[in-house]
Amino acid sequence: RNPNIAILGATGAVGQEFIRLIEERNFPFHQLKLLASARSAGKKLMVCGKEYTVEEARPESFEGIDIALFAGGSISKVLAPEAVKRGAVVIDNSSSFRMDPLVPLVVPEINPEDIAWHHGIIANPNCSTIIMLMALKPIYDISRIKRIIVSTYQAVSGAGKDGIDELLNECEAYSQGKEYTPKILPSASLPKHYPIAFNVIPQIDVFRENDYTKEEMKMVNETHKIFHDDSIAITPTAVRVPVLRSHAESIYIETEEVVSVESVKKAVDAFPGTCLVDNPAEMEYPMPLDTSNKNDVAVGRIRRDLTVENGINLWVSGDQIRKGAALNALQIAEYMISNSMF
Ligand code: 2RA
Repeated sequence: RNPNIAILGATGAVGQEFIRLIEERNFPFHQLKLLASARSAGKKLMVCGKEYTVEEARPESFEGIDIALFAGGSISKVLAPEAVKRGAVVIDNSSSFRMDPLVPLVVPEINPEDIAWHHGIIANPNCSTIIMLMALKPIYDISRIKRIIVSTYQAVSGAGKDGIDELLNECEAYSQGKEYTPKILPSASLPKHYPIAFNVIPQIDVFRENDYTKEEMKMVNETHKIFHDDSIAITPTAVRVPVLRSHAESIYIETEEVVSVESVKKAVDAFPGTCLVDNPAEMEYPMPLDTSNKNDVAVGRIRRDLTVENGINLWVSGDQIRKGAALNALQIAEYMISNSMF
């Protein structure tokens, strides 16, 4: 039989994307429960032509649920163990369990075999990690990657609906010659905020003791876990840019063996979930406006480093709400369904 599914955080950006993808992919389910905080309870949402009422998420909500898709946030920490206690497998988009050694951290195109050893919770990686690794896995399969230097160009929707509103409100105020006081970026919880319109902010999330941000350290630690390779040297800079949707990343890698640019292009093109957009003669390269609402991570500007023989540069863009969050989680669920794992 098809699984009973719950979506926790059904009214937020990732929850809404879950619903769009369930419809788009004809995701097989028996019963569906839409869960959210008390504030959103009672809202009506259409899924596959049927109306559902959003219920307040409580521990008992997960009785009879086979697969629970958690959109993210701190509520995961409380409700994931409750859902597991009631027999559900939780696919969690928050950062709460990602580095837990008992929790697999999975990108289905990269390490689907890790799904098998779950103990009830499977973690979905951070969006900028997923987008980077989708581009790097086809190269890693040709030659181990020794070193990564990455700078991200992250869309405001990564900071939720408030991030989108902040950019739009600032643009509107600017066009009317009015003042607007930023409240959200780099992070609503911080005491200081900066405008994102006509600006870039080299801070995503809070700083850690080593002066890297939490977002940057996620890219380091999660890459090691997903690739099962702690020896990759990674140095990220995560930056917020005034783009509404879809993250981009400039990535420099050093491979163990010298790899030809042609073989990188071929491997990227052949890899499921990535597409090659790389034609300088025609000014074709990945851009957030083109990758928004698309499933594939686009890879281009592939070129050899000017001085390092085993160095390659790439430019990558991917929809962080799709492949960076909801789609990746749904693909984990699809893998479990097709392998009779629930
Ligand atoms: C961001 N990585 O873009 C976050 C979202 N998970 O802020």
